[in-house]
Amino acid sequence: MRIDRVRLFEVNLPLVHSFETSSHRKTGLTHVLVEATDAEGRVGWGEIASPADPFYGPETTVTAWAIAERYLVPAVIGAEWEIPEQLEAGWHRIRGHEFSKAGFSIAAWDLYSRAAGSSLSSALGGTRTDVVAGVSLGIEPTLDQLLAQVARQVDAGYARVKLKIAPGWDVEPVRAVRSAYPDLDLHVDANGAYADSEETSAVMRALDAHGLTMIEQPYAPREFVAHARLQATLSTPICLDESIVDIADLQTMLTLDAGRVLNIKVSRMGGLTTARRAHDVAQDAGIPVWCGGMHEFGVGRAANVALSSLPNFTLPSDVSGSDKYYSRDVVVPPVIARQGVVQVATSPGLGHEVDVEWVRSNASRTLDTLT
Ligand code: OSB
Ligand code: MG
Repeated sequence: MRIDRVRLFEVNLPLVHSFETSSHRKTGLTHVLVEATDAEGRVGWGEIASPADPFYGPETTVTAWAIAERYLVPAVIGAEWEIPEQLEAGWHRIRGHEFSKAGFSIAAWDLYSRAAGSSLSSALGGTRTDVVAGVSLGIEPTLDQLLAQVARQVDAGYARVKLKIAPGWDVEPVRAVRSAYPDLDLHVDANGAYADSEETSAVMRALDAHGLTMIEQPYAPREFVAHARLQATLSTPICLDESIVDIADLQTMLTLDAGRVLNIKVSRMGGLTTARRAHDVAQDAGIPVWCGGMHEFGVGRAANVALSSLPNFTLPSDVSGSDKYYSRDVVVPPVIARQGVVQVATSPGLGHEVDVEWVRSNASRTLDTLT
């Protein structure tokens, strides 16, 4: 297989409801779609879902585009490969920039599975026909507004809710949601906002009493030791997200017992090949995984659904329907959840077609290796 042409499209979509985390508030997202055409004219799509600002990880839309243009496009064009891993080997010497790499990895996997006539899910080794989705709720101005958001999503059929927390917005919102929904599968995500301190220990002990499925990323990404010390004092599993960008990080987590659940994000781990390996390593270690999201548009969202069909994705994934975030999607049909469950696509590749005309005429920036 050989990719002869790549087009990049920077696309903006407004959010239907603004989303606030411990670091900042967003009202819309800008992602980069990667279109790869092979020598036979087959097309694969990927999505670079980097946030605009370097608050989740170090990348931004601007760095992702620059790395794509200067390093990834040249590494991809003209390379001969049979499986995506071989194409990805061509960019191993580029350190970091996982979100940018992930866009190309998804495009390669889409192309590869389309050429084989199989769905992305089965090409990856997926076994599920549907995937249980959870929703992620941002920090709201008031408890009442948060409870209204929870009610809305529970009414839509979502059986798992994750709440963003930050110092000052943690025990109280959890207590309020827990008392309204005693049996809800509930978890919290701090995006690394807490310092390793006595005050934090008290907050974590209080959270530990609320039957949460997990506490996600309380400390900064590289604080493996602090996470391990905290895990030893809690009965609630710690889940790592930002800490785990490659398989070596996962080995560190396992060796130190720094967490007992893994959030696998295709973007954060540089693509589907590494994400699948992380799934396998976690499975062998007896660690359950789920697929986290970065508010993906339809291309990245469809890849997340396919990944979530692997057997060790035993916890609900952040693969809510596109409509939770966007009033229109870049793919047809959009990814939809019915009663909180998303059907795994069975048609070749991602199983969703990109609305190329719309993408082309609405892109805020375009690169085409043909012109
Ligand atoms: O930590 O999971 C996170 C969005 C942006 C940055 C970080 C995170 C998130 C989400 C999004 O929680 C969840 C989704 O895409 O549905
Ligand atoms: Mg997270």
